Amino acid sequence: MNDMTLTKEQREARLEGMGCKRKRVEDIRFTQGRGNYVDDVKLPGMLHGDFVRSPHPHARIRSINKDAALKVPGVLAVLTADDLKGVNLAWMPTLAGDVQMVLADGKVLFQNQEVAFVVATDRYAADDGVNAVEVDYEPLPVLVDPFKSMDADAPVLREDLEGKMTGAHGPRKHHNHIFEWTVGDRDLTDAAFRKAEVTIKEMISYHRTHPSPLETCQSVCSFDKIKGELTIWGTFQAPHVIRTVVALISKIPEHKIHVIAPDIGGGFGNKVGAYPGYICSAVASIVTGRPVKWVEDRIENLTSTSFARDYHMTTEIAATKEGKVTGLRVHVLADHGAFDACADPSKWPAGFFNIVTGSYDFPTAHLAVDGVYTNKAPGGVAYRCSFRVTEAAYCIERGMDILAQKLGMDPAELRLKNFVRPEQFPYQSALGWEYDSGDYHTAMRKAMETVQYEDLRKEQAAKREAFRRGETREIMGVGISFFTEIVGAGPSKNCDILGIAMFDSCEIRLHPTGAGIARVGSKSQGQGHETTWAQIIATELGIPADDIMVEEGNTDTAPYGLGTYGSRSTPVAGAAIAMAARKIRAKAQMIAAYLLEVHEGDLEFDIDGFRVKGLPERFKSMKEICWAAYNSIPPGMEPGLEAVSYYDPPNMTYPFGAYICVMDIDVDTGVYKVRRFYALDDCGTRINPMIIEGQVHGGLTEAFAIAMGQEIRYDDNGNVVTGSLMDFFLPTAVETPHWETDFTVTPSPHHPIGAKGVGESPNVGGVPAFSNAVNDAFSFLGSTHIQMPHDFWRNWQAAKTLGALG
Ligand code: MCN
Ligand code: CUM
Repeated sequence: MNDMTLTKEQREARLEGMGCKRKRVEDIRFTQGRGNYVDDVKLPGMLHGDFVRSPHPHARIRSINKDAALKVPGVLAVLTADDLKGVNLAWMPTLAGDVQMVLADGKVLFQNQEVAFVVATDRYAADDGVNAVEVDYEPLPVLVDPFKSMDADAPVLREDLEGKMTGAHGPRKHHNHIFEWTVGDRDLTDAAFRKAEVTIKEMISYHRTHPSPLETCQSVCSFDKIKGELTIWGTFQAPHVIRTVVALISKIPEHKIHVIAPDIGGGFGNKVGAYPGYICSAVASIVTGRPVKWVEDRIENLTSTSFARDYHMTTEIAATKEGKVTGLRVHVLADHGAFDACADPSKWPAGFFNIVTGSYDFPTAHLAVDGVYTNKAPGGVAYRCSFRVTEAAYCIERGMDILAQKLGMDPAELRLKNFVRPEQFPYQSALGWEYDSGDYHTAMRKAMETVQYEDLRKEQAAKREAFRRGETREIMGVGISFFTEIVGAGPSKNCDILGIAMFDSCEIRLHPTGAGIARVGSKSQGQGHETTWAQIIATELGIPADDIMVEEGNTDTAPYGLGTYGSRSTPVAGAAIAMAARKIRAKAQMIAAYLLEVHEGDLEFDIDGFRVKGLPERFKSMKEICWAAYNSIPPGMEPGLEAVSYYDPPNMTYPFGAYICVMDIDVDTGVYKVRRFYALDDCGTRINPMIIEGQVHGGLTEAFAIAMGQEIRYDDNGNVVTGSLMDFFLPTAVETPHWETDFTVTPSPHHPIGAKGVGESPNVGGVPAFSNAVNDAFSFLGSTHIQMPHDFWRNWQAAKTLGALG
């Protein structure tokens, strides 16, 4: 029956489907303290584990004495590498094809590395046990500077790799070399540089930082000896992959492993990889026969789990004197720390860094990346990064500004001149990607008009004159960033994790009363999937979003999925949701045709049901069809309304955006003020504009942190000097600038609903906008590039170096 009392608009609004600023349904429990996080899991007889960690960044372990620790009241066990060897778990495979020590085996390779795991009846006893373990270390020479990694006399870090001149990604050039990865046409690029009228060359560093989610990494493992089953609650962005890895390394059959990722308090990439804590809590549970909880503290999280960036990018651009780019050459030195534990798709040792040609039509380009070991924590990639796209965007966006400066050209004009043009899409980039869709000129012009770009430049010119005349000590910078992202890993032809193709999945089941459940292979860490996934279904099936429950994160019930990172959920799982819904709609149409006694082809879908074409009053609502699916189905049809989709995307999606930052800096103190930050994002079809805005606000805040001060820094002796929130800059509402958001919509042509990802865009585009603003402010004093992070002290240093302090 058609509810004739409602208008079309009212029927649509009632669904709260795509495009609706639907309020986040998960926030009902989050804002009332009713979330269920790993630390909320409390099982009878549960034990607690804690790590003994190395104070030394590089040392041989002469001995470990557990005796005193075992006497501490409450301590039940102390695990070391020797114990783990018994179960073949002293080392674990990394996602990057390397191996990593679970507990220090013979030596330690970074400060705070896990050395022993103490298991006790409570957290305090475990901590007392940790303090009682005696480890005898023999310090070794420390390698901190990645540029010295491949010196002839550099200390040997990875003794386990001795004599191995081939790694997971080809030949190794040195004992501290991990891989060399090259893409593009070297000869053509060299030729472009020989012919170039103008070239620039700059070493652009993107410093090491850390995602530092509110909730640290943690797990609870419970092994049931009788059933031979292992249940793991953990902060996992990719629970199914964890289950498979555990099955492969523990030999417990995969169906007897239950991985549950409950509510997660932020992931940002930090919770993609596998950490020693997971393995140790599982082994400890098997050994003790009791559940074991492991919860990191803040310092452990910052100093030992996946760092981000640490890319040192020597960047060269060739151009004509009119400012048309003719070639790009980039060499990256990638500092991976002690183990290559980067979370990239298997075949991509430097992720998708080859998106480094950015939004510009480079006829040719060449890229080489060298990965090296140092005495620092392992990881890499994590932190709103889309697999090294953040580094790539920073590299090219800084590079374009440096080129504009050399040409004496406006940086916005230089960009407009070199953008890939709308008619060039799908666009084949010089480094091998096919950009699906884009309209860069429209986005850039909209951004420039909104901020009144011309006026800003006039104001800046006047301020510079005033500065020169000594009338002000304030300088002004306008930072532009125009980024192209690549998200939605990925097509099975080139993306896998440990051999598993990077598809994603959805299973929808509709109940007789017209409500239903959708189970999805992705896993929200705060992105709002419970809200947005239901919106896709609402639009596709005409069922109110409120009547759809979304469930993720339990490997027993969710279909196999590759998880949430690299802004892949909307491009991949989002597509699977739409496809599963369409399968259901096709069956619903057959049922409706049967009920209305017409041919299927005579029906059209109309918001919340099917209508006979040309006969508006002959209508069956989806609610009626759901009921019918369980009692009056056409002869020969199976009852029920459910469908599953495993979606293998044909291509990545390429979101883009134009960001402009206006900043004022006092040269005498280095203190900056973000006067204005405008962010225009194009993520194709928008599912929930309010969630998108929230994603952009969060990502920009992280970008602001990274560009303006946040850093994991090591001193020359390999000590982490920013290992707590006293030193690691985490902006609060006090420091965070006001964000202005905007959008254009250029749908993805290959995605069922035209959507592209957005979660990582603001970080990818935000960092170069901030850094370009600082660099733009100082450029008239003669600098070409100032390294991040641009904290007050470094700004003051820059002013001093440039002779601006009088
Ligand atoms: N969205 C939308 N319309 C679009 C695109 C996205 O409404 N066209 C919505 C999606 O429905 C989803 C959210 O925006 O609710 C993010 O979608 P997407 O860009 O697909 O990203 P993912 O869901 O895959 O999330 C991953 C991404 C990554 S990789 C990091 S890192 C990050 C980020 O999300 N970590 C986060 N945002 C985060 N936000 C929170 N609160 N917490 C984290 O840990
Ligand atoms: Cu690289 S941070 Mo996110 O992909 O989870």
